[in-house]
Amino acid sequence: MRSWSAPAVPSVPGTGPGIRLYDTADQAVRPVTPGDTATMYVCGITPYDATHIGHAATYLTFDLVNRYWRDLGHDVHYVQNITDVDDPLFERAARDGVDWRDLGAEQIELFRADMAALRVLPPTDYIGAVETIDEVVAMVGELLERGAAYTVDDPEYPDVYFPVGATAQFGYESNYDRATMEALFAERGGDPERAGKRDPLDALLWRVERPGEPSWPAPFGRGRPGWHIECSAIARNRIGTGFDVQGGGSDLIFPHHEFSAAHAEAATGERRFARHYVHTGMIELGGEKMSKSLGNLEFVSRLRAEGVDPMAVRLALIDGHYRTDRPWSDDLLDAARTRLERWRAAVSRPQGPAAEPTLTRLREYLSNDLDTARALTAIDAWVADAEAGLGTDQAAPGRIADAVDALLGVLLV
Ligand code: 5CA
Ligand code: ZN
Repeated sequence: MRSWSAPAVPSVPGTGPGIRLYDTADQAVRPVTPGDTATMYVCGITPYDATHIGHAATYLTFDLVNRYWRDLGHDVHYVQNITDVDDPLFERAARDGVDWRDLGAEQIELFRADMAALRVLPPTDYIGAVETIDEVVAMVGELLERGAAYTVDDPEYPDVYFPVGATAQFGYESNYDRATMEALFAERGGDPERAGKRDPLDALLWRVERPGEPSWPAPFGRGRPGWHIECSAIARNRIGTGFDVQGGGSDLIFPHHEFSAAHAEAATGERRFARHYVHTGMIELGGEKMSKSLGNLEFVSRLRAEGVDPMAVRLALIDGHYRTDRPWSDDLLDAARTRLERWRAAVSRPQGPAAEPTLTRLREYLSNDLDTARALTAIDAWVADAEAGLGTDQAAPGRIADAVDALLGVLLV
């Protein structure tokens, strides 16, 4: 799929320490140690409704990782999928009497515009499930050959499943116990009750054709991909197993990322799909996780239409730690607008205090598991000094503006 247009990223003098991020699998903040090209896969949207602030927060988080890597001098190979073949999309399209492809295309276009407005760097590969059916078919075939997949005993719908015990290390990513896995599996798109499965936790790889549902040819019967195999195949075929960062919201820890990893590990025999599993907290509205199914939503597109500066949205969302569940509110947005105005005024001054100590702090805080709240206060401190008339460095305002643009993605000038 077409990605979106890339904002320019200014280069900033100097460089910071390597980034350390919390890894869900190892349950610790650990250094991320990419080669020349850093590799990242972030789970993309299911395009049946507009981008809400929660989605935006998640993509902004990984945009900060991307930006930090670039600042360190890495090339970045960033892959993101679009779950454009899935039940929620078909259900919404049927409800609204539109073709699921048109609904998907429309929502993907809106997402692109939202991401571009938020100055999120586009993925290198932006890949729809519809574009990769052949990759999924090949991978399910591989799993069948290796005995890591089976067909359920149902003559009408002989779907293909992945046995939960196919890899010895299953469970290492989420660290959840069996009871938690069962509860989350049922809650998040799994089908524990499906007759013919060997274990209630076995995950769907290929769903054979049902009347009225789209389907594609496969040696094991016309049908469509399960959810986890889609991300497994898309990532593996572009950045291989052992890539640096697998990203998404904490609602994807289980079953989605556990099974995406297990599918790829069963197919390749490697023990670890991603070297870091990084998960963002949930943005809440009215005390609950913002979600399409609950309907407690604030949309990026609605705020844009109201004339809210996307840079204020960006600042509001990063004024809290990415791993913390946190509320969205008008007060948060108002505070971000005020901060943005102050920052803009300060960097348009003819001079200010030297930028270097602030750049050092900015990089240090970001490298420490993306401590964005502190990173913002580092800029606040420089701004306060500039407002107080301290410093005569004429290059400093421009340097600060460049650093805020390059590292935080917030355009000030
Ligand atoms: N298409 C799948 C991933 S393969 C999916 O989860 N799509 S989604 O549209 O439901 O979510 C897109 C991304 O936004 C996921 O990473 C999800 O974890 C994240 N997300 C969803 N709701 C929130 C929220 N309230 N706060 C933060 N992130 C969220
Ligand atoms: Zn995914």
